[in-house]
Order: sequence, then C-alpha cells, then structure tokens
Amino acid sequence: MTDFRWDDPLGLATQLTEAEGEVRDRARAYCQSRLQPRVYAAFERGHFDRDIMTEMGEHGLLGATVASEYGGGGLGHVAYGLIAREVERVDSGYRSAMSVQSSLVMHPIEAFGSETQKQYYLPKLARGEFVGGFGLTEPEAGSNPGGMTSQAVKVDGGYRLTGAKKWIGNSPIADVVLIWAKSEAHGNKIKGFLVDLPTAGFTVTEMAGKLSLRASITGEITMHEVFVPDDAMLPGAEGLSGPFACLNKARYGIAWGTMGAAEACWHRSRTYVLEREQFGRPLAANQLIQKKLADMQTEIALGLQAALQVGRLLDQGEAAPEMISLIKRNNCGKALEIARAARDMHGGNGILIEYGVMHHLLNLESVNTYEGTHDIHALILGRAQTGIQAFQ
Ligand code: TGC
Ligand code: FAD
Repeated sequence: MTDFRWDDPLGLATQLTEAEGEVRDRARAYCQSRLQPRVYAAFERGHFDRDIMTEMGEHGLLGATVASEYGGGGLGHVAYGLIAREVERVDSGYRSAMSVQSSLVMHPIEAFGSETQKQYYLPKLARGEFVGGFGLTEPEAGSNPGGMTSQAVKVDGGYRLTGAKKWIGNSPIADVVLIWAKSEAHGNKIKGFLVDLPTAGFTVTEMAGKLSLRASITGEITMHEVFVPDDAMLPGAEGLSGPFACLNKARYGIAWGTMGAAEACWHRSRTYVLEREQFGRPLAANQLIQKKLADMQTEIALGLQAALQVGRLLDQGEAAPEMISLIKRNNCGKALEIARAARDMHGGNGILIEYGVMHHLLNLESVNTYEGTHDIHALILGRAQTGIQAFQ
C-alpha cells in the first residue's frame, strides 16, 4: 500500500502532468517569495500595488489559457487553476486582480475580439503593461445582469455609452475596461465595448470602506455619453452569453483559488494546534480539534478533485456551465466554513492578521458573493434538475 500523505490525501499531485507541476511550482515560488511578504501590510492599508500586475506578467501568471501567439501562456485549464490556487493561498484579492485580467478581459478579447483587438491588447495585458477591468454589474443590476440599464447609442463613427457600473475590480488603475451595455443598434441586445482610459465622460471612483478584499482595488464607474469608435466593440459577442462565457472561466478559476485559501487556513491551523498547549497538552490532542482538521482535509481534497475533473473536461470542450456552478458554489462555501473554523481554532490569535487566517475569512465573504452568489448558483443547479426557473 502507498503511504498516506496528510497534505495531499487523494494524490492530486500524482494526477498532474509534468508541465502542470512545473507551472504550480513556479507560481508557488513567486507567490510565497513576493506576494506573501507584503500581503498583511497591503490588507491593513487597503492598498493594491500596481507593480504586482507587471510582476505577474513577468512570471507568466496572466492569460494562462490565452494562445502563446498573443503573449498568453498557451496552457490548459488545469494549469490556470493551479495558478489561481497558489495566488489565492496568499490572498483572494491578488487572485481577483489576476482573474479579472485573465478570464474577464483577455479571454473575451481572444474569444470575441477582432484580429486587430487581439494583436493590440493581448500582449500588453499578458505582460501586465496594461491592466484590464470588466464592467458588468450595476448599482441596480447585480445578480440579474440582464436588468442592466447602461446604453450604447450609435453615432457617426462609433457609439456613445451612458450608464453606471459598480464593484469593478482593477478599474481605478485600469488602462482598458470591457463595458457591457445594451445597444439599440443591435435590438437592445448586450454588446461588449473596450474602453481605453482615460477618456472624456468616463469617471472611476475607488470604492472605500471595504472590509474584505482590501488588498485589491475596486471602483465605481459613471459614463456620460462616452465616445468609443466602431472598432472598440467586440464583434463576436451578443447577448448575455458573451459575459457569461467570461464568467464561466473566472468561476472555474475561483473553484481552485478558494481551495488555495482554504489550504492556507488548514495548514496554519494544524501547525498552531500542534504547537499551542492548553490543559497541559497540545490542542491537537483533543478529539474536537482533530475532527475539525479531518473535516478541512476532506473538503479540500474533494474540492480539488472536483476542480481537476472540470478542468480536464474544459480542455476537452466537454464541461457544462452547471458543472462550474457546482464547483464554484461548493468550493467557496466550504472554504468560508474552513476559514471560520481555522479562526476559531486559533482562539484570540485568530483575529490577528499575522496569523494568516482572518484576512482569508474576510475575503471569502466577497468570493462567496461575486461571480454569482452561493444562492444564485443553487438556483442554476435547481433549474437544471427540475426544469423550473426560480429566479423570479
Ligand atoms: P438565462 O436565460 O439563463 O441566459 C441568458 C443567455 O445566456 C446564456 N447563458 C450562458 N452562456 C454561457 N455560459 C453560461 N454560464 C450561461 N448562462 C446563461 C443562455 O444560454 C442564454 O443565451 P441565449 O443565446 O439563449 O440568449 O439568463 P438569466 O438572465 O435568466 O440568468 C439568470 C442568472 C441568475 C443565472 C444569471 O443572471 C447569473 O448568473 N447571475 C449572476 C451574475 C454574476 O455572476 N455576475 C458576475 C459579475 S462579474 C464579477 O463578479 C467579477 S468578480 C471577479 C473577481 O474579482 O474574481
Ligand atoms: P444582489 O443581487 O442584490 O443580491 C443580494 C442577495 O439576494 C444575495 O444573497 C443573493 O443571493 C440574493 N438574491 C438575489 N436574487 C435572488 C433570487 N432571485 N432568489 C434568491 N435570492 C436572491 N462585478 C463586475 O461586473 N465586475 C467586477 O470586477 C466585480 N468585482 C467585484 C468585487 C467585489 C469585491 C464584489 C463584492 C463584487 C464584485 N462584482 C463585480 C459584483 C458581483 O458580481 C455582485 O456583487 C454579485 O453578482 C451580487 O450582486 P449584488 O451585490 O447586487 O447582490
């Protein structure tokens, strides 16, 4: 019989190709040496260091699945997931910055853009020379993006965009934001527009007061008759299926990323309870504590296996969006429970940032909400098994 590895109980590492293992190791080395040392100060200050995007570009962490001819990694979905897991092991906010750039900006340009758009934007985004944002959510249209009111009006040589967007990751430092708006020239269907910044009528205000994802930067956008030329529109996307195709990629990455955050909480808890003594023996000697560790180990092992399976299916072109809803919902929810248990196992020390648990707990509240809330994904799965739409 093979020895049991407590930190890889179902042998995830043995199911990776050599190339995937190398990607994981490279990502881990960068994240642990460059991101981990600065995350606590960044979280406390509520600051995102713009240089991180350039560094991620240099280390091949941006646009992992985008074709190498456009500067992307040319990698499969499992490699992309492994990168998300390593980045989020440090902080969900850093993974967010990477996900928005890779899945929500580079992917739609590759999938729906013109050759000129691909050639112009993708290499710059892959290098981190450009930062991208994804503007779907509005103040009055969150879970229901179909209810958006942003409008694109056809004018001579282009379009004028008017409306508001809320919660747009990276936007205060972005060079380009992909804005989704209803276009009257296209039967009021949703179209995507690449807006180069700065530009007249387009205002971005950094959102203050976040108690979660503090090491990432988030903005609120107002657009007043913002002119974009005809060639700013993504020719290949029309209707909600355009933005949803991007969300599929990002939600899949989140399923891996949250397991990275959960692993960080689990490993820190294990070390803590082995070292901390109460009642004359290590905390780890108590049955209640061991049960919590076993639950963490089990949920993480299962969550990673599920993410791996969906990654393999994505590479084969055989993944259904509902599979992604299942793993996004499950892995976010389980990571949040694990972070809460980890905080508890650390006692009072668990609320101190340097114990490396509380920032994950706070971050995972956002991750459980964005990219489709936990309950919205339940409704997607409920619809898929009953045939009844329960959103409204
Ligand atoms: P519905 O009728 O279900 O579908 C409308 C059209 O879209 C197509 N579609 C999909 N296509 C590809 N992938 C998917 N996952 C798709 N889901 C739906 C569908 O086939 C249809 O196409 P067509 O051609 O027939 O028109 O639309 P609905 O309005 O009833 O949708 C309901 C619901 C609730 C499922 C949907 O609105 C939803 O998923 N809401 C959640 C919103 C959300 O996830 N927002 C994310 C904003 S971005 C973000 O949070 C970034 S954070 C990033 C980070 O920091 O990491
Ligand atoms: P609401 O839709 O108002 O939901 C509130 C509550 O009601 C939730 O619990 C929800 O599950 C529930 N609910 C809603 N409808 C139903 C229903 N039919 N049945 C049962 N329950 C329901 N968006 C972008 O476009 N780009 C970004 O880069 C981006 N980054 C983000 C970063 C952060 C930190 C956060 C917090 C959000 C970000 N978002 C972004 C927005 C995010 O996708 C939305 O917050 C999310 O989709 C939920 O929308 P909402 O906040 O308006 O909540």
